[in-house]
Amino acid sequence: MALIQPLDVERLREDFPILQQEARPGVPLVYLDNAATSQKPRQVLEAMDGYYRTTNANVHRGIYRLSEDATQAYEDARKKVRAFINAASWREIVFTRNATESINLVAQTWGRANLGAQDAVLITEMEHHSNIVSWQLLAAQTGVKIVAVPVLDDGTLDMDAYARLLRDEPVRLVAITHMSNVLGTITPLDRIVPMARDAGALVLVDGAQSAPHLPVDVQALDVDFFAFSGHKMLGPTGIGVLYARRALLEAMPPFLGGGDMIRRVRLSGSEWNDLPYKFEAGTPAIAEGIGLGAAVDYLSAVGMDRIQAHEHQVIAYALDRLAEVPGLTVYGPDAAQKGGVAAFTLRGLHPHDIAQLLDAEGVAVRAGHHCAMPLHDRFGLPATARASFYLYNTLSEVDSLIEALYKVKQVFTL
Ligand code: C6P
Repeated sequence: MALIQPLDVERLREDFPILQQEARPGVPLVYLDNAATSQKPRQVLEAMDGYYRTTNANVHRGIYRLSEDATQAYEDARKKVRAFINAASWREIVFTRNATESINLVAQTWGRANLGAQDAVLITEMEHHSNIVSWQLLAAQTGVKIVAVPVLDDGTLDMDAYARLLRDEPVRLVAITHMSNVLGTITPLDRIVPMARDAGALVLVDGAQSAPHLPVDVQALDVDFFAFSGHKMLGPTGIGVLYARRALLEAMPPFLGGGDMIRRVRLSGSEWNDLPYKFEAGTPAIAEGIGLGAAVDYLSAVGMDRIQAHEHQVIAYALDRLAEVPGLTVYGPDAAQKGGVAAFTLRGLHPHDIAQLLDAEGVAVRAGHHCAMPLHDRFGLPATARASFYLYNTLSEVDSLIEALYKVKQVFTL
């Protein structure tokens, strides 16, 4: 294996203004809620600020220089995203608001046009609500059946059950996460996708947690749809991506109607614009798209393989240190099979109390069901506390988390 150059994390941290702040006077900020949203480097902030200061105009409309420059910057961002996930064409990159909207778009266009009561969508027990509820809405509209692959006690998927469901159910679409936002489990797409293909099903991957943290190549993965959000990968909120194979996008009806998505409108009916604009009705999130382009530049310059290796080191260390804390249980597989996410409980304490007391120590973690209620039901848990890491987190921040957890325990045993 080629040697991967470690990240100079202290240097990278200088790019993130928020990480220079203290949580409160004298208490350093330890930001461990990256699965919810990431912090933004100045390169992203400057790209957005620069756009508003020098280039602001609507895109795809004006025949004047500012509008042409704005269009160019926005379309350049699309091309950067294409390269980032190695899509075959920029026409396969649809800008949406977030991963949630990307999945809903597929459900309400491809799903509504192709799935009925005789068909099934296969999901898993570890899905985020956006990859559950979107299909439930479709089921209410079309009668399509939803089946779910169970999660084993170790936080991996029951692959025997997956094979069985593909054999026994009329599965037309496998809609599956690439990385669980709770367990951190990286799903084995190298096995899942060929099995889906053999069963004649298409594959939609929820890449909300993978695109920010792992190298992604949609052609090598051989997936049909891939959804992700800009804000979890150093970009702004309000911009997300749907990748889909061109032939599928060509055949799919539009999602929303309005400006930009049409070629010709008559009162009697309309013709749709070329890809990807057919799916982008109305004025888009221009500054946000440009910000996402800058985020992609930043991640690519650092190197996704180096980011993955760094996060692997951090989560492996975090799992070792968390295992030292008496009464603490971490959910999910070992570091070899997961990304930088550790959801845990501490015996006798509610996760919300843990998060609140950690906050007093400057450590930001999320507590709750993390929009994965069925997964929490599966483990018989109302909630977990969750620490999630990114390229700018250090081993000494893991130590801060552990020290703060010991303080939490002290407070509650007094
Ligand atoms: N998970 C978390 O704290 P949006 O909200 O559309 O940007 O992303 C939705 C989404 C979809 N799939 C997975 C696997 C996710 O983790 C998320 C977002 C956040 O875990 C907010 S609930």
